[in-house]
Amino acid sequence: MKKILYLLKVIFVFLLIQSNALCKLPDFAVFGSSTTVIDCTDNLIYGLKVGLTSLDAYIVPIGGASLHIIKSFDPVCDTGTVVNIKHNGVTFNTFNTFEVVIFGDVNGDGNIDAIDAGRIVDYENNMLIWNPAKELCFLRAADVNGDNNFDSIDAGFVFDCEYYQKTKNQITVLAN
Ligand SMILES: [Ca+2]
Ligand SMILES: [Ca+2]
Repeated sequence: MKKILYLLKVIFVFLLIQSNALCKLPDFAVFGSSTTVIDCTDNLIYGLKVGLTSLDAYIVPIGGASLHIIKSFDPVCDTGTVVNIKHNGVTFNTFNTFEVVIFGDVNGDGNIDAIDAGRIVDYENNMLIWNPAKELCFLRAADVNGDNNFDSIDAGFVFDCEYYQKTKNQITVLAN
């Protein structure tokens, strides 16, 4: 009888440890005092800089996570870059997925230029489709002035960035 009680106690402790471990799911957080914004509603990451080749200075894994990053335009981590959150050492199990948004860079090549402006105009004229369910990061990147419209005004901001060397505020979504 004592052996059975002891065995039940061991099983109980084991299950308790497992449940505690499960409560601390792998995740990621803003690195230090960086400008990163993590949007957990739409699973987007912004507040970064154009043309980054690494996100190490912007996000950090927590809860035993490892971050598997699929770059938008290798070696660049711009719009469309996928951040898969996995348990460290268990690469087949993805806990959550986020995508990077660089406002103005709608093709994720690390530049904000006429190509991006052209794509925004194409979208406005129904010559290009971005599925909100699967390609939200591109829609967000295209809405350069943050008014929920995707039009020639946004394309104009992109031209300004390229030709007048203006910078795009990657945190507030407002063009500077
Ligand atoms: Ca671009
Ligand atoms: Ca807009």
